[in-house]
Amino acid sequence: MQNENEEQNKKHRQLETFRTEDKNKSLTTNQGLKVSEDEHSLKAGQRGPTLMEDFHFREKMTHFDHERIPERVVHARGYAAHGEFELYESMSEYTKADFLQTPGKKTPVFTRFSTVAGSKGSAETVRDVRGFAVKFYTDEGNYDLVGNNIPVFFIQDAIKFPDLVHAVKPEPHNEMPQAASAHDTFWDFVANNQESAHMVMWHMSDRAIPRSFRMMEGFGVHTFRFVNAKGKSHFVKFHWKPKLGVNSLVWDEAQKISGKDPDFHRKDLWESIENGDYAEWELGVQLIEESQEFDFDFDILDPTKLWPEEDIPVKIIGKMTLNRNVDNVFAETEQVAFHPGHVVPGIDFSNDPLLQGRLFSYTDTQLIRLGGPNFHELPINRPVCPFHNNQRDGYGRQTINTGQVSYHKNSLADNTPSTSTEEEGGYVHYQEKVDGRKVAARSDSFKDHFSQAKLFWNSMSVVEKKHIVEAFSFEVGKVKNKDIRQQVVDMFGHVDNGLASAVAHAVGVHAPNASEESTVTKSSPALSQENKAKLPDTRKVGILIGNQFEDSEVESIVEACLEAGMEVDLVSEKYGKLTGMNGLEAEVDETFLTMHSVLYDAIIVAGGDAENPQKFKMDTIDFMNEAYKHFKPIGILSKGQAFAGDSIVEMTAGVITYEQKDFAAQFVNAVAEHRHWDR
Ligand code: HDE
Repeated sequence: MQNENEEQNKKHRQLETFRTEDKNKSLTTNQGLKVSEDEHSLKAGQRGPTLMEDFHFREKMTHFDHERIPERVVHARGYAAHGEFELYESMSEYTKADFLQTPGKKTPVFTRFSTVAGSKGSAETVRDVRGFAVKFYTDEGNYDLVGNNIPVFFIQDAIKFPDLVHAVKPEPHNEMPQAASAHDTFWDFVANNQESAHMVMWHMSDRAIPRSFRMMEGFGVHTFRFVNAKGKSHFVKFHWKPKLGVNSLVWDEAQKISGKDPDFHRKDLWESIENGDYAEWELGVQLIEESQEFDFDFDILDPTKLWPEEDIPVKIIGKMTLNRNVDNVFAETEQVAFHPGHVVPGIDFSNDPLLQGRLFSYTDTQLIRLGGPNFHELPINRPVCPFHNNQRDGYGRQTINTGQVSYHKNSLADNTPSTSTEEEGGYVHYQEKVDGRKVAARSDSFKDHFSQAKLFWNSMSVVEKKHIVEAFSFEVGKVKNKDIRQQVVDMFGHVDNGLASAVAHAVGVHAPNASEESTVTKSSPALSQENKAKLPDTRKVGILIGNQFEDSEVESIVEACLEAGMEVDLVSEKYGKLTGMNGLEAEVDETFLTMHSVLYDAIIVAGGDAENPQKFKMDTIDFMNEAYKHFKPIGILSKGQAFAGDSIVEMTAGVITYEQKDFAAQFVNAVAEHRHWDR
């Protein structure tokens, strides 16, 4: 047990019984037999053939041969952590869900973040939607909120999901491109399935290249239902709001990080938890009375629509803290099985046709991925409350159900396990009245694809709009087929003519017809990242430093950064100890070889003596130019000026030199600002 918190965490206590420490133990076979030789297989003579009889060799090799399971068909590349959810205020007015009743109640959670398109080994900073899946281990059973970092989706009906995924994944004939959507089939799909317009706007925005999992919002996407103890229902949408604000990378930086550190996001999460900087998100809900279902200019069942926060406020109801890394990525992160259909009393579904289809897909996919129907018995998937039923057998069954009876109803076991009434906690589906003809069709109220895409565009800052134009120009620019490029431009002409014309110009096709542009003028300030919290906490600063550095300057800026909750690396020519002018000793954390400007949020040029001054200067200028190009703060200490060279003359916004008043405070503020677009 690491701390008191963990002792109180029911899931942690449960997992503890499955954890095994192999260190300082004897090596045995899986049958418990002590092994005397693990390097040489049993042979007929030292140079002879290996014998079948060598059961240890056979067992070891067979197990190895079967170590892999199918990766997730989507969201294969993911990373997860344990934590807890604490409720701020009772939601009993809206839902009877037990974990949402008592303020202060803590519920264990396991949260997995992911990219969607890339395979398990792909880079993490690609342009993509991020999965944001939370498993709450409640006292009434597991509740999974399986969301994304974007509040809407590409399609309106689950039946189109295989088509979408086939189009966005690498093309089948050459398996390119990996983890990216910059290719013909994706944009062909978009242009021919125009319900994707709103989501594609988000996908082309900075939201699709987050700085950190810890700095992205999460959304349940669909409309769900809350049902209270009196049976009254509200429609609800879920939001996760990160305490650290919503921050993104810039595209050039994201691409370079993919090469310099393909594990950038998982490392960020892992290290922050190891450092005790626990990531936090507040849970918010938007609520709509049942009677208001038809009061909006969009259909609340349509998953390509969001509920503007200015019209339907987000009520903050609790906080999730991720505070424990996994012990074993395969056992936990890989084997965790999420399912939007894992609900608890008080939480129910809407008729959103995308959600309805998901309710089928998630169990189905676990059956192939986890090899049978007993995946709920895997330690990470077990509820923390008791579970009993008449389901039996199947591959890998672990529970030993005792007794004669495995059917319902029965008299031999007094008709147990027995069902529970609603009052006793039994899940009763909300009795929504449904009446209609069987039709394979979509409601007319789902047919407006462009109004909210325009709302999103209208809500962006000048810089965010510029990034969207650049993202379209890059992604559509990679499309070989000119007809598709034209179709995409024509489609987004329905959103905004300025956007589509700028893209047309960049990708060499005709501008669209201006008269087709959406007439929506409304905006939603909540959609812009510029309007979110700005904090320096946990930002990573690289200090470029040599021997004979200016002790007091370095000491005071390091102190100020640490005080502000930032992390600091001393980066130099090589590892080892450095000594300042006045004898201060400092250990180098990283070198110009092991790190790169793109892996820091900000840099400080401290300067000093170098073994190879010419190379030191070139590396410094390289770090500075990259940081400048990516709009990051740069601090220059007095001895750093010589290394920064002429380049600083040109640099203005977000570049702070030591002689400036309140250097340290200015630098910290500049880091909190995240990026300095005014360059
Ligand atoms: Fe998923 N999705 N999805 N999805 N999804 C899966 O389940 C599916 C959708 C989401 O970290 C799969 O266990 C269908 C929307 C996340 O383990 C699969 C449809 C949203 C994760 C599946 C959708 C999501 C998945 C693949 C359209 C946001 C990763 C492996 C009807 C609200 C969970 C697996 C994790 C994973 C199906 C659309 C989120 C195949 C059919 C919309 C975060 O079952």
